[in-house]
Amino acid sequence: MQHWLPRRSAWLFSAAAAASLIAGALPGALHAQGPTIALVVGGKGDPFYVTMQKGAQGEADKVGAELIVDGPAQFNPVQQTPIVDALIARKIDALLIAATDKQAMIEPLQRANDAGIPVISVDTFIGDGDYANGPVTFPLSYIGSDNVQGGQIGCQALIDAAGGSGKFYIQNVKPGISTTDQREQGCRQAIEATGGAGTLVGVDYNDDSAANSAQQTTAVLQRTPDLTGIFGANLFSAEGAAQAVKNANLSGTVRVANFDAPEQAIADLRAGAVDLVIAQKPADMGTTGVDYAVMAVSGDMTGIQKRVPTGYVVIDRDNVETPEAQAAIYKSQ
Ligand code: T6T
Repeated sequence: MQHWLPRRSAWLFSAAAAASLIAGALPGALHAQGPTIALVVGGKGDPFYVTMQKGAQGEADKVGAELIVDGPAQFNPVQQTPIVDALIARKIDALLIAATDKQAMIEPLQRANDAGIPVISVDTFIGDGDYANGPVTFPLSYIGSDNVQGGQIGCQALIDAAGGSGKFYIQNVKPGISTTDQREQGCRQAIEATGGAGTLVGVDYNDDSAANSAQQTTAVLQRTPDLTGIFGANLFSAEGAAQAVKNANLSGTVRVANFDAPEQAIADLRAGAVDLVIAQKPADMGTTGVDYAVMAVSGDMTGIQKRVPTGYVVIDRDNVETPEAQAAIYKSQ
């Protein structure tokens, strides 16, 4: 375990304390206390963030940091903003956050930054995500998947499985979330690249609810009997889409590319209701996030990169039993 002198404590350190430090008499409490790092997730209870938290907690334990985890019940900036403000008031040492909206969360996070709290994006970004040259540059890093690529992987697989053409549908969360916006963009690009052979019949937004997704997908299946494939742009979007396909007895006829890898998606893959599961690496986002926060608190920025892509494990029925695929399945608690 590292021995810490938290940044804020350091600022407040009196001359007398400094003298005793020089004399080798550092108070015991300061020896033991590492930095307090907050992880603010996008949605509480979401297995993606549960898995991220596990990675972050493991790393925090290793380096002797305190980790506070909080997040809104719904994927919503109105609910996430007061959580950020409360953490600013609590004077945390660093903030890791999956911002629920790329515009609406700029101001609250600017407040954190102005209060001297290093801000690091995990999973989602704010602004355009280019923290080196974009409109928003105060976050120290963006650690997360390449989501345009993720959308392309999902929809290209659907297109290839259908022989290069067909009718496709996207289930998505809501506009404004960096990750799912980019996945939709990647999927659209893959469909456009078919030169008209593949068409997008529509996009629906479910507000991060599998029940809404199932309802909307059911309606699409009814009005498009020759639908080829569905791209579920996150865990709940895909879960609802797969449920609707199962309910309509269309498993194997209408293919589903499932972004995110909870246990349910793997069960659906094995049962033939889902054809592809795109697993992100949320635990790695948490681990790197904590490492970066620790570096920022200690004032050593040399190891911090502005962008850290975390990669995927793409799971299908051929590789689902491999150790790599099994390790990539999200944890639900
Ligand atoms: O897909 C993940 C995450 O990457 C996205 O930003 C929001 O939805 C999830 O948490 C899955 O529910």
